[in-house]
Order: sequence, then structure tokens, then C-alpha cells
Amino acid sequence: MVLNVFSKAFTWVMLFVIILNLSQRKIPHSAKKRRATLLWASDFLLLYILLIVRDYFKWPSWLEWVMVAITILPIAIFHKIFWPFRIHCSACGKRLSFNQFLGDDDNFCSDCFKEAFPEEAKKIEKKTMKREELLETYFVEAERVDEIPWESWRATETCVLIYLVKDGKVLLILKKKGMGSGYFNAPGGHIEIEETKKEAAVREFKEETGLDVKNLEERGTLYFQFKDGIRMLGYVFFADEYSGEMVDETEETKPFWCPLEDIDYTMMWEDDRLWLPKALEGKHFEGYFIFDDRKMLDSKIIIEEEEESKGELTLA
Ligand code: 8DG
Repeated sequence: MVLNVFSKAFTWVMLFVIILNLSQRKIPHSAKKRRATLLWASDFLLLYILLIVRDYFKWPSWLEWVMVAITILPIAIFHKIFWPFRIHCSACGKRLSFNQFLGDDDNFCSDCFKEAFPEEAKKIEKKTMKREELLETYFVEAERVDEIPWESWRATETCVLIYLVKDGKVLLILKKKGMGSGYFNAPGGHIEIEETKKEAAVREFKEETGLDVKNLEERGTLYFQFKDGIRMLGYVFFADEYSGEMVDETEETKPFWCPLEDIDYTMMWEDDRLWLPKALEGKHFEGYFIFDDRKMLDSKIIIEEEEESKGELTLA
């Protein structure tokens, strides 16, 4: 009776076992559960073949017990191989989830799995991560500009920098607070919501120097990936007209006129020497950088009408 039910349901049973086998996780140097499900499938197949033979030769019904014994015997002898499934983690004893019990080959809870197979755990984590989280890890882990998929890169902060150049001098500031404090830089800052980059440039320039800047021309874009996760997009403007009175100093900055030939790049962000001289010549540019705090790890500058080149070589 039971055997007849098994015979009818055989296709479904096999299908279930095979799907289960395929879904079981592949763990390096271990195939315990996958091997077990294949053994179950083979044992079921053996019983099914015996049932077909029984029907063909019209065996007496008592032989069914022999058939059952033939299929149960290997299970009894090799029970450890047939049944590697455990309810508790084999390392720490924690109760396993249904998937870990049935599918994971190792009988480890997730913490013990991470400890035992850190590389494999990382790969699995990456597979299950959402696209944004995955990109975030690419961005943060990247040590070189070429490792970042820049077409998917989105800034967490957007800033403007404004270089006012007049009579062979450029107006710089000594930054007293915030990111890059102690450095010479151009006046600039974050673009506020509902403000265009030009509006932000005029506002920030006024706040930091007291001057109204005019004739703004956008000359470059800077893409900064910081190791702490900050992604800053910077628009670089140049101007040659202004009005008003320059302030002596503000809480955040101290503006000063600097002759172009006296620009001290050792007092500026490390990347500025790579693009500012070309920008001062009137060239348009794009710069891609990876920074660990104030240390530049890698750079790529693309200058208008010049071949793409790397770091210092661009300006050699
Ligand atoms: P805000 O708060 O007034 O809006 O702006 P902020 O005071 O200028 O912002 P901050 O977060 O303290 O500093 C960010 C500024 O630093 C921003 O204007 C862009 C600028 N900056 C970098 N990296 C680099 C760089 O590598 N080169 C140059 N020239 N400027 C840089 O963050």
C-alpha cells in the first residue's frame, strides 16, 4: 500500500530531492548535505526500479519486505553519510535556521560560518546586498580610481570652489575650520537645496571674502571618494571681476591675494597641484580622486584636448 503510494508519487519525490540538492550551498572542501540528498535520490530510484521489476514479474507480496530492507539497509549502515543534517551549530551549539539545517552544507550558524570561511562569507554577503549597498562597498574599498564604477557614483555632498583671478593674482583663503583647515584654498562651500551651483558660488564667495564675484565661468569638475564614505562633487569656477570691500577675516576663513607665481601647493590639498595650474591656463578639466582623510591615494585627471593621463604625469 505505502509502496504503491510511493510509486505514484515517485516523480515528485525525485523532483523535490533534486531541487533541494541544487539549492544547497556549495561550501569549499565540503559536500556532505549535497552528497546526502543525492544518496537519498539514488536510494529512492533503487526502490522504484525494484517496484517496476516486481510488477513486471508479478512477485509475491512478501517480497516487498525484502525490497524495503534492501533500500533501508544502506541508510542504516551509512546513516552518518545519509543524515548529516543537524539542528544545532556544530561549533557553538546555537539553534540553526531551517535553511541552515537543510541547505547549508556545514551545520554552522552564520557567525561561525563567517569565522570559518571569511572569504566565502564575504562573497555571499555581496551577493545578497542591495545594489546601493554593494556600490557603497566598492566605493569605500577602492584604493585606485579605476576600481570605482564612476557612472554609478553619486555624491553625498556637492560643493563649489571659486578662483577669482585679477592682475596676475588669485584670491585664496586660509581655511580656519572644517575639512582642510590650515590649508590655502579657493573660497567655496556646499551648494544648498534649491540653489544653483552659480548661486552657491556667488553666496559662498561673499560669505568668505565679503566680495561680490562676477563673470563666473565653470571650468572643471572634481570627484572625491573618501575612504570614510564621503563622496564629494566639486564644481570649479573661475572669475575675473568683482566688487565690494574684502573682509579682513571671518570666523572660518582669512582671504588674501596671492601672486600666481607664488601659489604654495604644499599648503593646499594634495590634488590641487595636479589640475590648478592647467585650470589657471584656461583649460577645462575633470579630476577623479581617492582620499584617505587628507592623504591622496590615487588620482586621474582629464584635461581638455589632452590625452587622459595619471596623477603627476599630467603636469610633468
Ligand atoms: P560650508 O560648510 O561653508 O558650506 O562649506 P565648507 O566650510 O567649505 O565645507 P567643508 O566641509 O568644511 O569643506 C569642504 C570644502 O573643501 C569644499 O569647499 C570643497 C573643499 N575641498 C575638499 N577637497 C578639496 C580638494 O582636494 N581641493 C580643493 N581645492 N578643495 C577641496 O573637500
